[in-house]
Amino acid sequence: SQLLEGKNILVMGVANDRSIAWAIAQSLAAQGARLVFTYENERVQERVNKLAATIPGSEVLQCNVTVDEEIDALASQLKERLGVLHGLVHSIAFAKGEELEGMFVDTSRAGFALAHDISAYSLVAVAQRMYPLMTEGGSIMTMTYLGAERALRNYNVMGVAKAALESSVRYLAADLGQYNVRVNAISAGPIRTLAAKGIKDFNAILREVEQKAPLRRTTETAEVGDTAMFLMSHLSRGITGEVIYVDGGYNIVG
Ligand code: 0WD
Repeated sequence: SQLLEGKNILVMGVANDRSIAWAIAQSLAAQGARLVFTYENERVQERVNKLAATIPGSEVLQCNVTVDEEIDALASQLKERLGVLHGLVHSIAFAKGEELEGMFVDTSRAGFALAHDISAYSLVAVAQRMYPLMTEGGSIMTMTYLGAERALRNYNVMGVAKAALESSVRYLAADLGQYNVRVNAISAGPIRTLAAKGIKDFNAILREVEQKAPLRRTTETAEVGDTAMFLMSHLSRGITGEVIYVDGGYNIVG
């Protein structure tokens, strides 16, 4: 039998077929989950529609996470269509390119605010509207990176936003545990995606992981997908408020 049979899971953050959220969707679909995808705007709509069409029974809805009204509308559409939600995958982040190179000390007020709004607050904004739909208990997860804990070159304001995101995971977990809703993060090793294109010297980061990580290779999106599947499933029922590393062990050596 399948681990996610009968579970309705919202997947936010598919931009293309290299997106981590897309690999997560594959792992969830393979275990029988019913998926709803969201896309940010018309720019990615067609691509997400095409991808979703390859997963039978899945649906696609629009939601820019910087707009409260769009998250409200998403929640009411989900309530109408599914009734109950069991899982939420948040795989969204953004910072302006100019903030992801040079010195962190040069971060602008607007750049700091934008990175935190999209990359950290959006988890809170979405969780606060989705947990009421998780009437049979639920699992919420987000994506983070080692730059939350260490001052990594070029990651800059995104590292500060990821620290806020990881802390938000703990506070959300503390709040929502009483409703049997769990909240966790996966800290993935570097993976070449659209978002990674914004980070300067990404090749050098990948090479360093290949040399130093205990598993001596870079992280694959499917590895993140399978851990996300575990977090969405009954198998992880005792885990909440955690950051789980899927990075070939890099964080223990570095
Ligand atoms: O090495 C990596 N790629 C790692 C990524 C290592 C560790 C963590 N992560 C994190 C990222 O920080 C992010 O939180 O994983 C998450 C997913 O990132 P990804 O899969 O690497 O990147 P991508 O495929 O670009 O998906 C992120 C998407 C956006 O894509 P673009 O590139 O079009 O900005 O987040 C979405 C969007 O689809 N997004 C939004 N969605 C709704 N509303 C918004 C928004 N305002 N802004 C961005």
